[in-house]
Amino acid sequence: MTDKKPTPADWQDRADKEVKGKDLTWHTPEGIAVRPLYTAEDIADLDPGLPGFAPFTRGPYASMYTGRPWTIRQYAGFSTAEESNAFYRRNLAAGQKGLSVAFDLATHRGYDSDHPRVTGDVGKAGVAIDTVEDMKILFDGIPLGDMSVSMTMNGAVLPVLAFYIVAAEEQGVSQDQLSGTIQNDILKEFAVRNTYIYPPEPSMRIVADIIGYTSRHMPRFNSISISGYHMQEAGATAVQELAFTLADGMEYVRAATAKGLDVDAFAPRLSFFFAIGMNFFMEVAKLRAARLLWHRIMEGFEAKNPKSKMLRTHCQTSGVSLTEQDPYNNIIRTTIEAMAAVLGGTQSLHTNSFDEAIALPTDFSARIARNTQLVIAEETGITNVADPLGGSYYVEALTKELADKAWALIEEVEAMGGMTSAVAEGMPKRRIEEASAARAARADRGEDVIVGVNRYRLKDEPPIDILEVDNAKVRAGQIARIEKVRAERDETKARAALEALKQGARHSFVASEVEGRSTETDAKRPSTTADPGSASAQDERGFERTNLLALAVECARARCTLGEISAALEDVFGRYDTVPEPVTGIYGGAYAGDPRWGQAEQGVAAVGRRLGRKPRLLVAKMGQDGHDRGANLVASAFADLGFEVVPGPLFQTPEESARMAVDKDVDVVGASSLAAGHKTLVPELIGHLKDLGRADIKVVVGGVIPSQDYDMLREAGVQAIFGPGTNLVEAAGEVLKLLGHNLPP
Ligand code: 2CP
Repeated sequence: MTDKKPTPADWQDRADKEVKGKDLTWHTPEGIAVRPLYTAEDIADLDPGLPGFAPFTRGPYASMYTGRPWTIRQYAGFSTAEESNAFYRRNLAAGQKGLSVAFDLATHRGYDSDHPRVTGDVGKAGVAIDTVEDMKILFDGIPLGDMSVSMTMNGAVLPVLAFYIVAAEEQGVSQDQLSGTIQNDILKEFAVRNTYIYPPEPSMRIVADIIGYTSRHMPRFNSISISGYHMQEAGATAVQELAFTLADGMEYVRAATAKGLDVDAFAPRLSFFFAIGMNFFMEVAKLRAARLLWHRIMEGFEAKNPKSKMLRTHCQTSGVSLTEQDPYNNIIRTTIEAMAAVLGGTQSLHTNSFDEAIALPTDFSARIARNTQLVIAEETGITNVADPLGGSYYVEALTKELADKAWALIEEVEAMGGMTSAVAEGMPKRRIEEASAARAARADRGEDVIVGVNRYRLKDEPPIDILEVDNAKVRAGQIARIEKVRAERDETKARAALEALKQGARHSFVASEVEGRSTETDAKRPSTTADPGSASAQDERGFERTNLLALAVECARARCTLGEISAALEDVFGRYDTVPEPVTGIYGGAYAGDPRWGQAEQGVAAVGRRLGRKPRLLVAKMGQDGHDRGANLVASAFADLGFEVVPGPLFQTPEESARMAVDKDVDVVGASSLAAGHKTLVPELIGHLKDLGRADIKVVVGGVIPSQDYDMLREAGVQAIFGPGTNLVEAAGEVLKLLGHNLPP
């Protein structure tokens, strides 16, 4: 006689006995209750289909990596175009397959390298590009007709893409041969990443104009990379990342169709970008759910071409999961995350270097990061089966649950009128900040384990070699090159191109092409061979005179600089500014009842009694660094402890921050720096405080600060430095000490 086949209930019985009735359910930050076992019962009603077929849950291509592995595409760029070009060439020779350009923050925000607001930013967190001449050097010796190039650019997307088109043209490669991707995803900039330039409405017009231009002239080019990456980096849960990203995608589809474009004319070239963090199966399920939902969404837009409904994505391993402490652990983390991206079915992947929590990668760390992908692709056998996790009880059930939760959030956004309205109301930003504060509190309380940080911490941490960029030297070189370009160009032609761009910008969003079609009869530069009087020729001329990318290409040909093109648009559109509004209650709420929190609160109150008011902290963001997750967290936690927090606007100069500190009569300025500008900006801030007669205001610095820079900053007058992974309650203790109050040990 055979034993009765055990059932899930039998399993539960036995497991309960083993763990003495302990509840083994894992409640994830997404609000998903992950049970300790999944069985055939969990997927009885689910059919994930086949790779390459609708709804593409199992992958966009039938053969997936058995036919062609994902693209190894490392995001890189620093210093000058010459240095970045040499770095690209070394990496391509060593097995990298596609390029992905990182621009510096001055370029992102539409400033030339000679602009006084960007002295600390030039060449630091990416490569400085001011003119088409820089772009030509960046790709020197790299045949643009054969290489797929991704460019992460959103704010200054028009000049950058125009420079790229013209650089290729002058290499002898026509734009219809170009393959690659432009990020061009402005909505998430307003929600989390902050490298916007213009207000939301004209920014959306720019996105739609680029989609219109590329669908007409650049059939192999992906017009947008709709990005959830920065949301996860800012603290979003997987559900938020998924829902807000897909909701952004819906808004772009609407913006493009509102311009009269047929959905199938552009949707096959929409692409996506997700972060891959440490929650391994959640990330696998997230990519599968994304494809499932995008298919559903595009059916709703009545797309006919299957490619319009097929989500293709780039992934990057998570930057915030990297730690400054015990940094070689980051190699392990990145490997695990890369595996999740691959098992989730990504098309293209960037693996972070282990030193990226504190600096840009060196050749050594970049080699390990690249080889992580080469080893997975070429040594493990993982590429020999399409969607190898398909059918897993857990993965299929999690895919469904994530998709359902994300769909509910998408519906919430839609009920607000779509993502543009939701962003205008600050909803995604607020939700993500709440999730971020909760996540930070979990890490600080040790509930989320981070090996080497809140557990198994080393006593001594020898510094690792890091890449340093001589910012002053790069800036001087760039300024010389801008001056040369200006001296050698035909000034009248350059001015005329900028004027035409302004004229084009003045056309209102929806009316532009329709107007162009019906009224244009005397366009100066028809680029069509059709009968000049025909409807299609008039349409073409109208397009050339109103499409902002077409006009920016003319500016690039005339050697206008990135700053000039951006300023011309700013004259018409204005520049967008926001004041951060940090969330309150979340971080403190997570600490309710914790004795250390109580002691810190009492310390703040004691200092307050002595001062006769709450102690005041200015959280300053200087330079063009828009990364505000750290600044928001500090603001949130310190406000919850009882500080009066003054959240400084983004993008201040050191002088503006110093003036604000004095005007608000703060006790402490906390400068948050995540983009390597601190060595220039913080000493300037301290200098301005002295000039204003307030050398007594304490300055502390937090963020991505390599330990190699600590001495220099202390000599400049910085009183405390908080690197990545700092516990915020401990940081508050140090600030209180500066204000004359010691917490109990
Ligand atoms: C692919 N192909 C195949 C197969 N797989 N053909 C047959 N069998 C297969 N199994 C074909 C495709 O159809 C395509 O041809 C070509 O091979 C390339 O494949 P792909 O899947 O399109 O890959 P890709 O060219 O690498 O493009 C991937 C993406 C693209 C995701 C669509 O948008 C991309 O590369 N994005 C990268 C974005 C990026 O680098 N972002 C950096 C963010 P056809 O094209 O002819 O169809 S920087 C992050 C930082 C943090 C920041 O933002 O600040």
